[in-house]
Amino acid sequence: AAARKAAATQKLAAAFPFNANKPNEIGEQKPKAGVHAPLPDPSVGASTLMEGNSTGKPQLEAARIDAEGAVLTTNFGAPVADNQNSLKAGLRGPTLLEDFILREKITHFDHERIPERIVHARGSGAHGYFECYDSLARFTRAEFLSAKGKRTPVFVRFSTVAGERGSTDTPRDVRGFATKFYTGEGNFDIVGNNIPVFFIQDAMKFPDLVHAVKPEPHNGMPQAASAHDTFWDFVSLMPETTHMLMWVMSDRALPRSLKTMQGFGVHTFRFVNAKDESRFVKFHWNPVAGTHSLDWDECIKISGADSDFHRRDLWESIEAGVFPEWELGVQVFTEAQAEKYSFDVLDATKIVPEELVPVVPVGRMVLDRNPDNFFAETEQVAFGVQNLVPGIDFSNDPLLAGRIHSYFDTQLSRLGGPNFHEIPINAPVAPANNNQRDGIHRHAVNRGRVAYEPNSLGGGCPFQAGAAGFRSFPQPMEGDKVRGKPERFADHYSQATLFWNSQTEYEKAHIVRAFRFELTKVTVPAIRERTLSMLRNVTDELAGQVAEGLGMALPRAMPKLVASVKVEVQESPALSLTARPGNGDLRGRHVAILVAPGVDAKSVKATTTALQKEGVVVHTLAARLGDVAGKGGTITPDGTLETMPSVLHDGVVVPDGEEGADELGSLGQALEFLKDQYRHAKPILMLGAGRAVLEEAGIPVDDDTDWAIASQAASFIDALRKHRHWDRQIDPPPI
Ligand code: HDD
Repeated sequence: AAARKAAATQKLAAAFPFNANKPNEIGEQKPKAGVHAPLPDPSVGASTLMEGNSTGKPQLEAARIDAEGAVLTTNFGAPVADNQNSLKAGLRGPTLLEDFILREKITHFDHERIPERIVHARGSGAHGYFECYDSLARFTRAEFLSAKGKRTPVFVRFSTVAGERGSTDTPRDVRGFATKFYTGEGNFDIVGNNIPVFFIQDAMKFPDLVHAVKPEPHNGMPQAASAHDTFWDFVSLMPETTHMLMWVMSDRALPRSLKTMQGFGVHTFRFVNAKDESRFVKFHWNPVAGTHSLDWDECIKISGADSDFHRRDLWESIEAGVFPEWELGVQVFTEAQAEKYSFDVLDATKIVPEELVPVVPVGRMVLDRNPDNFFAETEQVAFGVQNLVPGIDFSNDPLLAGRIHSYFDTQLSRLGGPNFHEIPINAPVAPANNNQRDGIHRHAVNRGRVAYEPNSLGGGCPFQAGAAGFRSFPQPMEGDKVRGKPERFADHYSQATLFWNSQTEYEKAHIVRAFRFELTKVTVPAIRERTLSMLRNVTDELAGQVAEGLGMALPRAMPKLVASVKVEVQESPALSLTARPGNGDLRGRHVAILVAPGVDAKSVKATTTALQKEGVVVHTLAARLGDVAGKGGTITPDGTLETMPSVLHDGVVVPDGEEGADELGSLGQALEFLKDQYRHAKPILMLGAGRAVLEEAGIPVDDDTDWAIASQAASFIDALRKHRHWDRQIDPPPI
């Protein structure tokens, strides 16, 4: 029997080649016979085999279950003979209460859902590793930053904030960027966002902020959107939100892909070294692929075409071996330095401009493995800013203070009790030993009679780590117990102006459009007016254009708490998305080739080959599936114009061939495709007679300043590397 099984396995493996990027799976997602195979090549899926993993086993290995070759059982292991029919008294008779198999199955089903996260409910995750560039012992005694080349497994979850669990991936929203490092000294989480500042300065206001942005409580609308009255009512009454609003109305809130956005720890944290010296630190994740965004009109359309757009992109990238990668950078500065700044580094609505403190790269993170099970990993993962390791500590940021409480607390109801740290995705790889016991769903079988400390009966174990353990930085304290804010928290506008001044023309235009869109959706004119009066304190250049877009006169500027502040930096190029064009890697990007009877098959083939050489995913698209008779050959389309619309592609090719061009020119969906590509500033390649289709769509093909309309494959590929030709856009769009 064993030989027969081995032969069958071999046959299966031959029929479905191994997925090289996930060796424990076979092509077409068919599970391999037997248990998950140990990963053969440590450079692939390496995150499971990291040092610091004291169990010696790949992380999560103990929890993995594969049913290949297994018999169906109840949850308690009894083999189930019939999974089709409930137990009845006679074939047409009533179902019996005795049917424990039916009742177990239905009962489990009835309780399958857990509460979604109160914020950041919609998210996607992946495993990977962090690799330290060099020892940072000078600044911190954190073990994962202690040696060149040291690798630490990580799990990252990206999220939107306002939408519910099943909401679209492309609303205008902040993105969560939460990283769990499974270090040799316990889990360290950077629970950050893709924007380096936050809306509010004090955790006291967090429930208000979230209530304002979430669907309005009387009618449950709108889903995953800030463009509604309650949000703008709140923020326009809270001028401290101004700086964050600038970021959220910019293209930062519309990432092209999760792998093309930055991440930030937002708050000021502390590094503490072995000599107990402390410096402040801010964390930055910088994407190797650069920072790139979508167009707002495109985001709306993607929501319909593929609401899993970002989740799919992350999943497919990793499956295809295109591993998203970021550099971790740190801004390290002393308390004495911070004292001199015009802003307070404890205020989460402020950045520390890179001109004041440079961002130093200290390591890289590679995401190289998709989760095995969405619920078990991505849904049950519990991040928390309270997960610190020796060498890293909090600052007194009052927003951070609330978070230290909130993240642990929220898991108690979301994950159902105090043992959520035992859920495999949350469990540290470092050993966890203490005298905490029992509670609902306890997994650990703690041995021995001792569950207290000090003890002699257990040999004094587990014993205190002393100097090697986590010790809070002994920051001297002073002052009265008060409810209030430090003076430097009062300037709400200087850095909003800094952000505006640091944007390119196209970015400014997009910010104006975003404010106009959101405020047009607001129904109460007084809220629009109040927002405008707030924006006047940023710059009249912005406020004026938004007012014009709303058909309103500029109101008086909102009174300020502080008249004017002498700022250190007027403009910071790093704040523009264009500061990080990335490495121009085209692997995993999507390009469509439009085909119809009569297109030149040779030009389709040659372009496909040239693009595939760059790792581009090429889709030939026709009006219907089924072979298309091209000039000089048959083309088998990969998809149709109705199922794979323009917004799912980074560029488009219109092949040569006069008859084909005539056909395409008569297809409304093909013309619409091209118009959208043009409007969303994407590269277009027109080959020979294909030019006529663009003309039919009304696209100005002879604009020689438009580098992203190409007639040669090579210049098209060049344009793809640069992503978008934003300067092409006219508001409102004539095309
Ligand atoms: Fe938060 C989730 C990021 C302020 C309370 N937050 C959550 C997640 C991210 C952030 C990325 C999702 C984690 C995951 O993927 O599971 N939050 C931030 C950032 C903030 C911030 C960057 C400001 C700098 N958050 C903030 C405050 C509070 C919370 C001020 C409360 C006082 N956040 C939560 C929470 C969540 C959460 C309610 C919901 C689910 C969870 O924690 O695990 O506790």
